This record gives sequence, structure tokens and C-alpha cells, in this order.
Amino acid sequence: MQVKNIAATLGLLCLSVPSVALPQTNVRDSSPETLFNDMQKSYETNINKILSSNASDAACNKHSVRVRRSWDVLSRTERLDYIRAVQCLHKLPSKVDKTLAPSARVRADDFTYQHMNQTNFAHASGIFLPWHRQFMWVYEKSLREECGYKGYVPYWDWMKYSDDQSKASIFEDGPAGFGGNGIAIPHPDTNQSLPDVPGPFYITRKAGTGGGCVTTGAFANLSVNLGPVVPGNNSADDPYGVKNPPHCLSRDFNQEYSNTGLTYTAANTLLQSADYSAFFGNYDHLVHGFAHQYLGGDGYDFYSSPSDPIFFLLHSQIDRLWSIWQGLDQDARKSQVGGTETFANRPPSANTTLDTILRLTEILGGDVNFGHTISTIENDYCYIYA
Ligand SMILES: *[C@@H]1O[C@H](CO)[C@@H](O)[C@H](O)[C@H]1NC(C)=O
Ligand SMILES: *[C@@H]1O[C@H](CO)[C@@H](O)[C@H](O)[C@H]1NC(C)=O
Ligand SMILES: *[C@@H]1O[C@H](CO)[C@@H](O)[C@H](O)[C@H]1NC(C)=O
Ligand SMILES: *[C@@H]1O[C@H](CO)[C@@H](O)[C@H](O)[C@H]1NC(C)=O
Ligand SMILES: *[C@@H]1O[C@H](CO)[C@@H](O)[C@H](O)[C@H]1NC(C)=O
Ligand SMILES: *[C@@H]1O[C@H](CO)[C@@H](O)[C@H](O)[C@H]1NC(C)=O
Ligand SMILES: [Cu+2]
Repeated sequence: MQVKNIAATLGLLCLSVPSVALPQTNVRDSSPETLFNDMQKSYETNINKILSSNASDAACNKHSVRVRRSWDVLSRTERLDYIRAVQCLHKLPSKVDKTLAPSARVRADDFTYQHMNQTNFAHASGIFLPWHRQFMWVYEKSLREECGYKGYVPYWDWMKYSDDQSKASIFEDGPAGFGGNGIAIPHPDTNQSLPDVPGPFYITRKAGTGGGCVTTGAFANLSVNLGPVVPGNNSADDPYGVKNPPHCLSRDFNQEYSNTGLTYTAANTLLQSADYSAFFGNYDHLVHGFAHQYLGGDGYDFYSSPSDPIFFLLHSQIDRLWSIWQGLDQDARKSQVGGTETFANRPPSANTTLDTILRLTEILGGDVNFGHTISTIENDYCYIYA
């Protein structure tokens, strides 16, 4: 199934979604939160059964498996260590080809540039989920191998805070949080086309309550070297803003998007998708786009959103939802693919298969194929979400 138009991409459609039989263990309490937690538990049970059946010398077993956790449950020491490692990636030198990204300065920019470079293929397409899974895995590897981080990439558990997302623990002030909204600067809604995506094709977002620089938390006044792209205002000779001067990290929270897409109800509908095509068609209508739209500022930019370090907790959550959905029926779902290879199928492209190449530059580990990413406990991967 293809994402057919931008209303779909931006979560403006309400779809009726086919559902699968659910692991309903408690019919008395069927609140959306309970239903979600039941699905998370079924996923854990199923994956742990597979891991336990593996020999203890297998590459991935119940002892070696890495566990990605919610930011909420990390200790202060663990949070500080994660932030230290991220700041380290914002200090180490960039390795990217400077003719491609002249403004890149630090290692974190390599990730942002990579995402910008693949946005038109790895979003609103069948490549979205596998490409971001590999991208996240490479980022986690860099945090650990280049910056001595001892843990794994945490996730932003936004359903818990859907009524007031600004209260989420990730947005705390002080050295152990990512800080909150940008300072309030009145600004208009945005409506723009995407570079190199054949039009007419526009993406819109309603202005939020910030818009200016982030001035709290560990990334206050973080210098962003690449972009903005969309929303942005680049000249025709530099449509991706890879020659722009640095700007401050900005956010523009808009609670409306949290009310709609960052709820247990939205996550449950996604997890009840009957097959990959349904899941892939639902993630953006129901969940993913809303998280970026909630953030606004750099974290909303279709191309340079990894500029906001929150990006990686956002995509850890997306990968978690895919993992839970897969784990509810791992045997059937790990071979399922769908969608095509271009943004909203613009221009029209081939259907994805397990052989479809996911493009990553050599300085981020190089290309892999879709099949490589299909299970979080096979090939190079060995991680689960708790
Ligand atoms: C673990 O066991 C599962 C199910 O038997 C198998 O598919 C998987 O390849 C095994 N993984 C490793 C690393 O041996
Ligand atoms: C993406 O990177 C490749 C080289 O890896 C380059 O040839 C291409 O022009 C880049 N495209 C964009 C849009 O950045
Ligand atoms: C966005 O801009 C295009 C081109 O100017 C226009 O056709 C379209 O109606 C606008 N969409 C919204 C929602 O304002
Ligand atoms: C961030 O920049 C603002 C404006 O330049 C300044 O007032 C503030 O002290 C800076 N905050 C930090 C944490 O550097
Ligand atoms: C975009 O840039 C052009 C010139 O490069 C300027 O005239 C225009 O006001 C800018 N628009 C916005 C919304 O910043
Ligand atoms: C791509 O997939 C769609 C939907 O499953 C199907 O209708 C179409 O024929 C496929 N295209 C090709 C070229 O296989
Ligand atoms: Cu993305």
C-alpha cells in the first residue's frame, strides 16, 4: 500500500483498520493503556521464548540480548551518561565528504546529513521502517564505540503523556533532560513543497506555542550546522541548506498533535494492523508524523530532524512499535514487506522486497538490504524493547 497523498502523510485521515485477534488477558479492564500493555507483554513473552530456545553460544540469546528502555525508567546516572555520549557526538569531528555537506562540522552532522540525503526514499515509503531501524542501530553503535556509552538507545514513551506532552520526562530541564519548548516567537503555519519530490505536493503544519531557540536542558543553545530544509527558506542553489551558517536548536510544541496521534488509542490501532501493508500505511496516519509535528522546529524538519537529539528517542519508539507488532506474530511478520521506494511513490518506483537496498554511506557502516533488518534478534541485531 502506498501513501497516496499528503493528508495521509500528515495524519489528517481517519481510516478504519483491519484488526487481528488480540492477546486479551483481562476483559474487565479494557482501557487503551491496559490493552497496549497486554500487547507489549505478549511481544516480550514471544521474543523471550525464541531467545530461550537459542543455544547459549548462539550469537543472540537471552543473556546477550540488549534491552532498549523508556527514558522514564533510566536512573539519573544513566540519563547523564546517555546525554554525555550524545554531546560527545556533537564534539567529535565530522567524517562526511565536505563537497556534499560543506557546513558539516561534528560527527552528529554525519547522521543528520545521511538522513537528509535519504529523506526522499526513506519516508512515506516501504523503506521507512527498515531504513530507520538500521540508522538507529548505527547511531547506537557510534554512541557505544566512539563515545563510550554503556547502555542502549532509550525511547520516548509518549502515550503516557498524551494529555500534556510537555510533561514527558525527556523534556526536563537541567543537565539530565533534553529541555523543553523553544522560546515563544509568533509565526505562521507552514506549507511547503519538498526538494526533488515531483509536485504539486505540499506539507503543512499548524504553528505551535514556541518557535524559537531551546534555552533549557542539556541541549540549550545547541548549534545546528545543517539545514533547515523543510520547513526552511533555502535558495535555489542550495535547496538542502548544506551551506547554511549554524543556527540554534529550535522547538515549537503543538499539543493538538499529541492529542490526536500520541495516544494509547492511536498506538493500539497501529498494533492491530493485520499485515505489513496495513501497518506501514498506518504508522504515519496515526503516529509517526504526529510526533514530529508535536515537536516542531528542527525536530519537525522532514530532512534535518536528527538535528534535535530527541529524534533518536522518537525513532526508538517507532522501532519499538514495529518490534511489538512483529513480535505478536514473529514467524509470519518478519518476512512481510510492502510499499515502494520513493516518498509517497513520487516519482513512481518499484515495490520493495527483502532485497531492496537501504542506502547508508560507508562512514555510517554502508548499505544493507531490507532482509537484514527484518528481525531485531537476527543478523547483526540483538536487541529488544522492555
Ligand atoms: C534463535 O532462534 C530462532 C528461532 O529458533 C532462530 O530463528 C534464530 O536464527 C536464532 N538466532 C541465533 C542467533 O541463533
Ligand atoms: C546523496 O549522497 C550521494 C553520495 O552518497 C550523492 O551523490 C547525492 O547527490 C546526495 N543527494 C542528496 C540529495 O543529498
Ligand atoms: C499550500 O500552498 C499551495 C501552493 O501555494 C496551495 O495550492 C495550497 O492550497 C496550500 N495548502 C494549504 C493547506 O494552505
Ligand atoms: C542561551 O542563549 C541565550 C541567548 O543568547 C542566553 O541568554 C542563555 O544564557 C544561553 N543559555 C545557555 C545554557 O547557554
Ligand atoms: C525567504 O528568503 C527570501 C530571500 O532569500 C526573503 O526575501 C524572504 O522574505 C524569506 N522568507 C521567509 C518566510 O523568511
Ligand atoms: C506493487 O504492489 C502493488 C500492491 O501490492 C501491486 O498492485 C503492483 O502490481 C505491484 N507492482 C509491481 C511492479 O509488481
Ligand atoms: Cu525520519
